Amino acid sequence: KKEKSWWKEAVVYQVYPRSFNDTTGNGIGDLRGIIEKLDYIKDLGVDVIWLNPVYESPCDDMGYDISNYRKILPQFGTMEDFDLLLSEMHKRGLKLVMDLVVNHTSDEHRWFVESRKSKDNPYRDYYIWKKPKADGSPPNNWVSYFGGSAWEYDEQTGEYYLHLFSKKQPDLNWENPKVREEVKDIMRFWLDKGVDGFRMDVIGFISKDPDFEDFPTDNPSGKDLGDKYANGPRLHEFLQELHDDVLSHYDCMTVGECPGVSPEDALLIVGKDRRELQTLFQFEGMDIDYGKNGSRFSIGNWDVHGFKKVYTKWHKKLYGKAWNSIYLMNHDQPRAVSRFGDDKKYRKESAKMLATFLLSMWGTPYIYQGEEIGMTNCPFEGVEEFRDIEMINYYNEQISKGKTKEEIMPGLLYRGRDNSRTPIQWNDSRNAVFSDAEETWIKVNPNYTEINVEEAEKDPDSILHYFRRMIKTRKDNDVLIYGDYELVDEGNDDVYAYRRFLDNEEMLVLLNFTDKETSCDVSPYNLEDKELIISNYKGGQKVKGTEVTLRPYEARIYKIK
Ligand code: ISL
Repeated sequence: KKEKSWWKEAVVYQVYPRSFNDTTGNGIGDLRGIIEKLDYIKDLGVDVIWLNPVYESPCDDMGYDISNYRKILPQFGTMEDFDLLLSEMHKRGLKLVMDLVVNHTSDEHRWFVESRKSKDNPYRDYYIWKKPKADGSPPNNWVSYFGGSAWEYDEQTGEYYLHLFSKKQPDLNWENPKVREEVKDIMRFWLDKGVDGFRMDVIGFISKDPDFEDFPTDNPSGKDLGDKYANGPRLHEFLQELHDDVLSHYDCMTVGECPGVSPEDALLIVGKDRRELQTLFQFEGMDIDYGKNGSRFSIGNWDVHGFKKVYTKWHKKLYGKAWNSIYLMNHDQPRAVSRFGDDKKYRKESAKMLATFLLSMWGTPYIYQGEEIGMTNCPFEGVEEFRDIEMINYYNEQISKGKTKEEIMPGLLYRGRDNSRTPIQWNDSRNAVFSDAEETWIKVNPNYTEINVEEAEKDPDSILHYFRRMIKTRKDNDVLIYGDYELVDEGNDDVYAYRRFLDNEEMLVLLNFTDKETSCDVSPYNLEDKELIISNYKGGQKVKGTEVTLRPYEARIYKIK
């Protein structure tokens, strides 16, 4: 039985403020810039904006290192600007989901400044401090996501602190009840302002292995780190505490970012009766194209079976018991069309095909800024053009291991996070009109002269208009939101076909994931007399009984009943 909720029916649009719209001419996007573009966002037909962190921060990791949870980063504006943004959003019926980053803080946060002063400082236990081993080395072999040991030695007190990310992002000690109270206060502060929910950064990492045992191997790949750090013994207790003490008192949405979580783990976090979170981001969908050695910047072969396997598994495990989320990219991932489609000859067709997938699956869909115009990966020329700490550290680490630029760049250009962080391309004038500045904080993708919002608005056949139609199609058909799912023609090597069904409604989705013409067998369905409700090609759809021919990257949805 379907239990309706606004956050299940919502389509979410992710705004990366630094790269959205600059109104002050400093080369960095800002809150006023988002306000200017709210009508554009609303016109997409979305309901919710997830805003990446806008809090005060030294920006070692682009705002995921927070130094004050109750202040706005001056580069982005003021608290008045924030309040205005929120009220302008609510006026338009848009909801706001904030990024809650509480696995760690900045080392410049007042708590950490205190904590490192002395072993008996009242804030010492806010973080995870350990004595060196007898030989002075770190307490264990854990590694940081951004390279090197996850432990940083602090001269002042002669101990190490834990940082799963950069050394400017010390991990909070959730075992300390005072830390949990602080987090709850931060949540109440924003919810009382009227924000509509939280995307909870690496929330699966908040409970640590109490024994701090070594990893079985001292060199886990970036891809597998989540498996090591997620799901500590007290995770569920902590999440239930947040739920019972704070979240359950508000009509808000929560989505946990959960690297390393399996569907079985997920059910414990988002299962209906668990009193924890409402939905989460799984990472298996982002893992299908890793190379054999599995490292973060490896390039692997993938095919449509990878998609079918992951998304079918997650549907089967969660449907009816929890609520899923679907995304093909975000600010940590490369551009979806460059990765899962074709960003050259079939850019338009494949971007629309991927949009059809994103918006016809079970689970709340997330669109990342620029995805709606088919923005592509950026041709960075070298490390001097990178801004992301993960990419820069990785590059330097590989150089120091003797690798050459030519060997290192392909992986970074393929999967690096800066690919999705270049400014959104509004039109074909200088800086894609994102900013008046001489220099923007990160390079503008040079293809802005062809790929931009203005161009897409003018072209009735654009990816942008297709996104609008597809969002509306989802909204108009409950079956696409609440319906069950099942694969069709499972063995097909080119086509991802599935049906969505609910009570007396049923839809059939056909997606050609290749650049060649191919066919699929949709028996027992004869599609000759069925209504085609949306497609990324105009006319010429070939159907012969149960046999369907699909052109390169063709996507179609049929109404079966
Ligand atoms: O980007 C990734 C690959 O290294 C992810 O594994 C990412 O590090 C992980 O999903 C956690 O991401 C979140 O927390 C990080 C921050 O850098 C990311 O931007 C954020 O989305 C630390 O706060």
